Amino acid sequence: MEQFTAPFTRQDFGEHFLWGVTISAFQNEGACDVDGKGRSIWDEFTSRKGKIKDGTNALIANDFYNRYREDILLVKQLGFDVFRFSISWPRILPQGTGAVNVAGTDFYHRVIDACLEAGLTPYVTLYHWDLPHALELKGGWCHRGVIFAFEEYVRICVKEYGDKVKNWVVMNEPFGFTSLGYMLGVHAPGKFGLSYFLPAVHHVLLAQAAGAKVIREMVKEANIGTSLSCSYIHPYSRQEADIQAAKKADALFNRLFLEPVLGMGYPVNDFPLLRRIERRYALWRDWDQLSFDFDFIGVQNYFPLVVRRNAFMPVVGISEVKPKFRKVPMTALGWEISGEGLYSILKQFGAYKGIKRLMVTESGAAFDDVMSGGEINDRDRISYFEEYLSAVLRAKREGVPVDGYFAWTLTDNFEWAEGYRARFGLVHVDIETQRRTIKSSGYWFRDLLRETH
Ligand code: IFM
Repeated sequence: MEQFTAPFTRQDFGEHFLWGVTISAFQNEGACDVDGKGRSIWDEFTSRKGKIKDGTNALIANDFYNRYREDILLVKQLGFDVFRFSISWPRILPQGTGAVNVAGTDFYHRVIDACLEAGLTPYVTLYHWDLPHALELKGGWCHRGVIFAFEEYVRICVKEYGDKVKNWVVMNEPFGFTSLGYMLGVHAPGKFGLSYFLPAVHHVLLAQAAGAKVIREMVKEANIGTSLSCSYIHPYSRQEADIQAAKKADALFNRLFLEPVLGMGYPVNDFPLLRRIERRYALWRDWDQLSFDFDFIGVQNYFPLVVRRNAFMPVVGISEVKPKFRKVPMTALGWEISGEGLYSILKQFGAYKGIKRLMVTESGAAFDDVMSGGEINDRDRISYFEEYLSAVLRAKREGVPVDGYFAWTLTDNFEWAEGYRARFGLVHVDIETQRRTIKSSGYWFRDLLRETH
């Protein structure tokens, strides 16, 4: 196995900086229909023909449901302090509300206990995209009733686990699941258009704040955050039309789910179409129910975006200038690799007065790993982590309050509409045998994190 040494040390980030690794329920657990679990919108979506690029599903995924002990020990072996995972709502409440599935609540007790026994701090995400299908049948995130259902679900989770778990992440990438699932139709539940997207945005924000309040009320000394996808936006040219396009894209990709939380309302000046939320879907009493005083905001940045004005693009009037046309370094998914992009978005988020702390709660890259002689020397992934972590260090040294970095992800897993083709893990998984093999990037983290000098 080749040896790689990082250009920084763990100590450079300070002793309070948290090092973690993140996974999610649907992408890893499998066991989709066992022990009383209800169907999720993703179980439904993956059963439809042609929705997943490689024709696979997540019925077994990487079998975290049965192999969680082995995987948690891997997290420990790689030197991390934190294990962030999500709870599957339909495993706890098969119908979304009502009767609790005790086998489901027991499962997460076992996962949490295994973390604590291994000396890992659990960070629990409450919603990572797997809405109970029973709720989708009633309108899903487009229906106001989902807010109360989410509150009930959060109450059950914090009652069960609040004594053992202090760190909670309410939502994972709300822009991701509302835009891909309710605007573009390429993720579950496969809905398409503004009349789905706009109410979904509004209800997710209301549910997020309502859920966070429940945690504050029920868990002593809770550390509460929510994780937002974000991309630093560059205009393609210095022409006014492209500069305006970049502002609009920034409002959509970075500000839509952040500013209402901070009590700033929707960024309607730079994206006037959002006024439709105010006119059609909001009730007068909603305005002060969108915000919450989060202890931290999770930053999930994979790539920056370059945009230009495009009058032919419906709704937004902008289009992306893809990395492949700009000849910049890219991952296997064609996403631009840019530590500078992460640095810039950390500066941008760090400038909001209402944000107390930032944590990078996901960061990672898919590459076409090659197994050779039983080893995977994924030097491209190591370079990626070097570049992105250097960016975090630079921002931190310049005063941005960023206190943690969680790699995405532990094991290769089910990458949504991409299926198993896109591999992000620090640990390779042979999906047929479920055999785990630590990649060079995993050992690279282990060596970085175990340094004591
Ligand atoms: O796999 C996803 C994850 O579920 C949410 N954030 C981005 C990752 C990579 O696409």
